[in-house]
Amino acid sequence: MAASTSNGQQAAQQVVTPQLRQWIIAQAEAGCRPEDVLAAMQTAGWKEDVAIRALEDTMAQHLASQSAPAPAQPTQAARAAEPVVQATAVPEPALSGEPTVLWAGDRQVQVLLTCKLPRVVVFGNFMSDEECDQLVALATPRMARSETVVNLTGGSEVNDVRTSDGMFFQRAENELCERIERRIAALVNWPVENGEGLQILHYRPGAQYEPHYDYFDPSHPGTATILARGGQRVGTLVMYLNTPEAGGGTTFPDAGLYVAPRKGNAVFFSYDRPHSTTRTLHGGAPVIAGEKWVATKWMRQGEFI
Ligand code: PD2
Ligand code: ZN
Repeated sequence: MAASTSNGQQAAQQVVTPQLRQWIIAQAEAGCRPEDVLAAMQTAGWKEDVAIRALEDTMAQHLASQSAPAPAQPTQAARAAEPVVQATAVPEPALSGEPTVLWAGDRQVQVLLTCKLPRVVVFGNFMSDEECDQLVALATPRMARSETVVNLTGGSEVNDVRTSDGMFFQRAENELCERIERRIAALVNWPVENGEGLQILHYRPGAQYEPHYDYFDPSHPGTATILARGGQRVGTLVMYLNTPEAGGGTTFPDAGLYVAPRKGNAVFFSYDRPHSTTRTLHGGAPVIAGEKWVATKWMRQGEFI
């Protein structure tokens, strides 16, 4: 349960009936989005905290009562069972007025593509060729097989989902990291202190990163430990440090979007809640020929310590 109930007094006054539960299940099975079901309940007079709890509990129980093994892709009903959580502030470039370039503190960056849902912005000329090469050179001696977060513990493990090599720099570990971090902060209007250290990934031919969300799943037991260091992730910037010969783009399957990896360019996306309605499912497509190097910056809600 991620949604917090701030008004337990009022919640006690409204009783969730079996009829309401049946109605919730029917809406989910008819393909209604959870936020629309929630809005309908509020219009009908249900208080927000009662409605959220009824929605989450009902769908969780409903799914648990179904004996069939879980399908590989989440169904509409499964998506409806994800906690409905409130929106939070997110990093955002200054794009009102539809500028073609943005000043990022020390460099002019091109705006190549913007999309509202999912919130995605592709930037050109974010880094110079020399900066890309220097970052790869600094990372190379420290590369190891990439790990992914283990939800149960909050730790990490080697996993077939991610077949790249990787390493992390500490925030402001060297002058180059510091410069890039300040540039990111200026470009997307988010404090440097809220950023995790830069991660470098190296993909060989065939290597990929299967579609995933960058936010931490609030329903998993290990997440509380992770959130203690600055809260949820709310934004990502993937910076391309070279141009593979073929493949290796960043995909957003819910939007049918494929961002081609070009040295010095970067793709930004934000997610105002840890929920699939942000449509920020994304992956690193398999490298077909050549190799791929990227740097990833994840931004948290608060100071990352
Ligand atoms: O390398 C990528 O394109 C990629 C794709 C999806 C990187 C990440 N996610 C990530 O670092 O989170
Ligand atoms: Zn990712």
